[in-house]
Amino acid sequence: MITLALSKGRIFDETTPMLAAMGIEPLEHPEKSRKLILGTNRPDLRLLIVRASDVPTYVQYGAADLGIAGSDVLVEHGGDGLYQPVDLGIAKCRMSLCAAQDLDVETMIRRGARLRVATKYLQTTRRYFADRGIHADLIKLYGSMELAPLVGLADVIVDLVSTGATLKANGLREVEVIGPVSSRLIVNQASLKLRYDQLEPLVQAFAQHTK
Ligand code: PRT
Ligand code: MG
Repeated sequence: MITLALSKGRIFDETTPMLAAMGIEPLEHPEKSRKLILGTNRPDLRLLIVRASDVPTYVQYGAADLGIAGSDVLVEHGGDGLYQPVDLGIAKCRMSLCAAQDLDVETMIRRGARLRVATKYLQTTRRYFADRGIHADLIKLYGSMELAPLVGLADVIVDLVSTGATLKANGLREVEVIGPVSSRLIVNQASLKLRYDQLEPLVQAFAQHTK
């Protein structure tokens, strides 16, 4: 049995057409079924539905052989025990530094002010500010980062931006793009060595069906 871990929502929705092109059909849809293990039309392949940020952990420990995870999530996880052989080009967005429309962050930075930064992405954020020599105090949040600057929890946020609609709706602006984000196929390193003949064809199939 080959086990592929992925999250429901945008990653599942953008993976399904790729799987279809590879001749693979899930037997159920995760939004309709409450099952967390979904069979496919391939008797030797099943899907695990897990939280987006848990995908690398399932694959790292071999509970899943393969997974699909955003590069944002992989940077935070650290990538231990994982190969990242294919950039699937799905669930694309960008990681950005954002602030309230009326906050002059550029001047604050130029004057060497300490910034209070709310984010779910501590590793990415720490590295970004360290590389620029900007003093930053990080506040860890698990979601709805856009709220933090509006209620004085933080000066700025580091979050994912896609259309920009969420920033706009909350009176925020993108100060700087930190980098592009897309989803990767990840593989457990030990699984790939031990079951190369089973897993490598699937890795190749994904590589041929990237967006
Ligand atoms: O929801 P949950 O807490 O379970 O986990 P999650 O939010 O990490 O999962 P999910 O399914 O929302 O995201 C999975 C992956 O999709 C992320 O890890 C990213 O790699 C990728 N992705 C692509 C995005 C977006 N686009 C995106 N726009 N993830 C989140 N967003 C959010 C963003 O955080 C912000 O709140 O959408 C909002 C901005 O969207 P716009 O279009 O208004 O700019
Ligand atoms: Mg989400």
